[in-house]
Amino acid sequence: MGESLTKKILNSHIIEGELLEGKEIGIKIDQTLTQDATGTMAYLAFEALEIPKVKTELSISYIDHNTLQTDFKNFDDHLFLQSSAEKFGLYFSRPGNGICHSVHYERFAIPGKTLLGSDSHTPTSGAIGMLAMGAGGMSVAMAMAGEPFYLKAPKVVNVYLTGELKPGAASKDIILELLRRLSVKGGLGKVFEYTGPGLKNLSIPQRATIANMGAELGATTSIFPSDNVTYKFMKSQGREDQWIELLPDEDTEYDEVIHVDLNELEPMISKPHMPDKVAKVKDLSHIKVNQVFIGSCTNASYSDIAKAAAILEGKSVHPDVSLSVAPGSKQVFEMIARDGILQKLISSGARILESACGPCVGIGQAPNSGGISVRTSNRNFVGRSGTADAQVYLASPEVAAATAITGYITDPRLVADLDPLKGIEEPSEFIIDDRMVIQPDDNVNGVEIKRGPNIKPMPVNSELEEEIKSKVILKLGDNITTDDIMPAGAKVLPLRSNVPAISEYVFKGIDAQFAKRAKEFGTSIIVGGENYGQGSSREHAALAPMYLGVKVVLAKSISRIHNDNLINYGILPLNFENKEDYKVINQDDLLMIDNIKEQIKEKKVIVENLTKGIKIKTVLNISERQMDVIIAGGQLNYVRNKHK
Ligand code: MIC
Ligand code: SF4
Repeated sequence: MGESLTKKILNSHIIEGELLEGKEIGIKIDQTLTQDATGTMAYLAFEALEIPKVKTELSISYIDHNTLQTDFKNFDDHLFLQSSAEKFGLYFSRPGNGICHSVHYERFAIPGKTLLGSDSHTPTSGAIGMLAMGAGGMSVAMAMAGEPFYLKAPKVVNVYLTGELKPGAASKDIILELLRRLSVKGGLGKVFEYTGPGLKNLSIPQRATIANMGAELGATTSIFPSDNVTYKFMKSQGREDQWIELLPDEDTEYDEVIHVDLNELEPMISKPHMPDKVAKVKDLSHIKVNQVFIGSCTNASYSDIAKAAAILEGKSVHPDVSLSVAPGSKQVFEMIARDGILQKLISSGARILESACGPCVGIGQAPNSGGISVRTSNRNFVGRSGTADAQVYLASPEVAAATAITGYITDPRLVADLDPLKGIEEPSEFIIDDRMVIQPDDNVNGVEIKRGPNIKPMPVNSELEEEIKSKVILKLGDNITTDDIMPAGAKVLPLRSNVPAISEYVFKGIDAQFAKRAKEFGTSIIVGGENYGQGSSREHAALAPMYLGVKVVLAKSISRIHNDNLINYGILPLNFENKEDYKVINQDDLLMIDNIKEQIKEKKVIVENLTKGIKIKTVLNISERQMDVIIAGGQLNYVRNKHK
């Protein structure tokens, strides 16, 4: 039987374990990336390992999230990251150079290699035929130290594309269609591998949009073959020497096959507050809109912005709408400026922002109260935009531009002449200027890491105790996101390197008193529904609750990256054996687990609900190695013990 692309890359990188579905494997990581909001913790962890230099082929530290700089904190973090990069031998992408995922697939991704990034949208580089995955900063620190990255051998799903996108439909609609069919839990434990005749007309940035939002399916990653389209793109980036052809074998038998006929797709949109609440754009044309944002690592490529500008050309943004545009990278920014596209945007009334994450994660451009915002980004969770009661919709740049003109959610086919869009393609030659990326230098003698007052040491958990007797501090429903657990936004994100300060915001949108109560409780337990901790890779959603004394998360299921993050910080992630038992626990119940270490070894843990007098069976979804990490009280203790 032939091998899928995924299996080919996994087999050529496997260091530990056997490639059997569901079993833990350890793979070699060739490249790593971090961004500033997760990077500070990653480099504090790397520093604690006392290894002089990164051991990967390429590691890069991007500044793209915290660029608003309303006080000293952001800039202090940038200096910390820049000096850490210099000291440990990393590339450093300066603020202004663009969003990590956009820059990475443009300038650094290589087919057939592995990439681990401390950001959940790292799979974007799967567009280039790379096996690219998101993880917590601690896991990325381990990979930089040359340690394997551990994951469960995934199922491989083939998404077979036929046909061609019709005018008005975009690659965003391909991934929205998958989200509609499969939901935000549909990709758990799976890699999505795209093949079929429909691929030949999908450019690398279009593939990147799809790979990017595979994260919203909960997938381990998404990957495209490295074919002629990849060659052309890499050549246009002056990187054709890094290209190799990489295709799945023709007789590959996939675990699942999903067929998408591109001819049938029409403009679609995700409704508040989940990316999988997908509807047809034309069915929502009665909805009046206050704000439109074109940007983010999902949809801010050259052709994305050129298409939006072609729709906006000669028109004016509706008086009731604020339109903002943020190009994905400096390269895109420079080229839209050179080609007159920027001028069309400015002339229509668009508000131009720097190349950074910005509004996507609530850093600026928060909507009005109760406001309706249509965005080209990937997440529309409650409160993420910076306005608690805003309603965020997600769609393609074409839909966004048409909406900005009419002031209502608008199917571009109904208002715009789409003919000019047909000719818009990726440039055959990009402007190549990597001066915003500082190269590592061999001579690092005397490099001092710069630590401003916002950089606080990373809190370390203590070894697991034999008995936990704690109250349920919060009982939650399904699909709780890491934005629910550890909000982002302009106010909270600057505190990412200061755990005591950021922990005050844990669960702020759900229970404003959470941090206060947690401190009163001393130790506590969180009960969740399905897919707990979905969304971002932010380890602060584990680290800050750990700091507040959370010892256990007991849920129906826990998302992959968050499960790893909990283990890395020594929080016990338990799953109900019988999901019905979720009902027999209430908030404030007193739970007890005794003889913990032995029970963990069995991977079955009995939780006693002392308030109700019931015993509940739970299972641990972890490997032997992770058991030892939990018992040690987290990854740092585990590694330190190993080297004692
Ligand atoms: C996001 O899109 O939520 C982020 C901000 O990029 C996060 C990382 C973070 O929280 O720093 C992600 O996707 O992993
Ligand atoms: Fe940045 Fe948004 Fe992409 Fe996250 S999803 S990396 S915040 S642009």
